[in-house]
Amino acid sequence: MSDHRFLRALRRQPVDRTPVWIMRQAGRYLPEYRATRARAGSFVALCKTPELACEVTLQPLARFPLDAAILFSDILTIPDAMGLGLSVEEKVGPRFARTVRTRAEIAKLGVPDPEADLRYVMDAVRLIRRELHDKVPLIGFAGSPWTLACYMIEGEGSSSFAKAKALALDDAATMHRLLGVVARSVAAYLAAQAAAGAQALMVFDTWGGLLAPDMFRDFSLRYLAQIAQSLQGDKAAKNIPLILFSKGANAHLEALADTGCAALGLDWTISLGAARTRVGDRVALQGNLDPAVLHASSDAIRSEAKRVLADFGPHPGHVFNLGHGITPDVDPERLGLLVDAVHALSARSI
Ligand code: 1CP
Repeated sequence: MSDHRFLRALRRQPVDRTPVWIMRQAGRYLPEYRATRARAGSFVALCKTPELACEVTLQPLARFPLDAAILFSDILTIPDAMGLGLSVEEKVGPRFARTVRTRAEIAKLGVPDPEADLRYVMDAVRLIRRELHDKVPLIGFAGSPWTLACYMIEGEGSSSFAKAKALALDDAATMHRLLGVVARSVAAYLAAQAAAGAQALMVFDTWGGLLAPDMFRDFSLRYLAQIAQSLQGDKAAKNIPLILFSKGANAHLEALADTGCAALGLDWTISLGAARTRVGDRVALQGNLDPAVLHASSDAIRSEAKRVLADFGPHPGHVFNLGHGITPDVDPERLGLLVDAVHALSARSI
């Protein structure tokens, strides 16, 4: 299993063809996902029922020859376990019943015990590993402290997360208290996923790119580095590759590579070649096709896949992915075409 091309690529070892998986590969663009979610009754119930979370995790793998599975869950399970009360409504998105904005509210937050408070996630990881029969590796994941804090403060999605930024600027000490407890929670949660069987781990810093450079270093990067270090000291997680995806944070690639992670996820606003020139072979790179390409013609999908592969070049250490999640309006056949194109265009002898 440790020889699967996805894990080899994360270790920057030669592979027979470039491994590919897709962010949000289990999701609303698949009719079978929508059917299972309807059976579950809600998105949150789907996440909290290990058998159903396992079922939707495996759905895209039954359709396409993907090289990795990703746990079906959400980044917002941690704040939910901290008592914020998560719901996800169709077309509205995630929302918390309670927000945390004051020093007193933040002081009350504790680190959830993954095997008690997030038991349903660990059970899902164990079940998925069993059902995968080592066909492909399983990725576990969490949100970054900054990205989770954005939702905890705002209470829902936002295009600017201005309330989170205002707290960071007005009362940095309180913001650091919040980020500290969330970072310890994320590290414990990822370590528990590794112990339960996750074979790679990914941190989604989706809103890191909203921050000005100094704020990115203080309020996002610093906590990503803490998590990477904490995992390196953990028995179950120390040999599990960690992928950091700080969307829109291309100004900070060198610093992100210095955290000790195995790989960086990249959005589509930088070429893989340019990124590789900057980080060298310290880390593998994952990405970075613009998700919008899946709305274009078959020829465009093939030629853009070829361009992404050529941008990275003939080196070890590339995992093909989109630069962000697949959108709900994509025709699943287009994704099949992309996965086949990546495999065909990257086949090589090793
Ligand atoms: O109606 C539905 O079915 C809910 C849609 C949905 C789905 C399919 C949500 C609500 N979450 C998910 C699954 C999910 N979320 C996965 C599954 C594994 C996969 O196949 O990739 C993962 C990895 C996530 C992670 C996640 N959730 C992120 C980080 C990744 C990213 O896309 O940037 C973020 C920001 C969230 C919050 C969230 N949860 C759901 C939505 C619609 C959102 C985004 C809300 C916003 O725009 O602020």
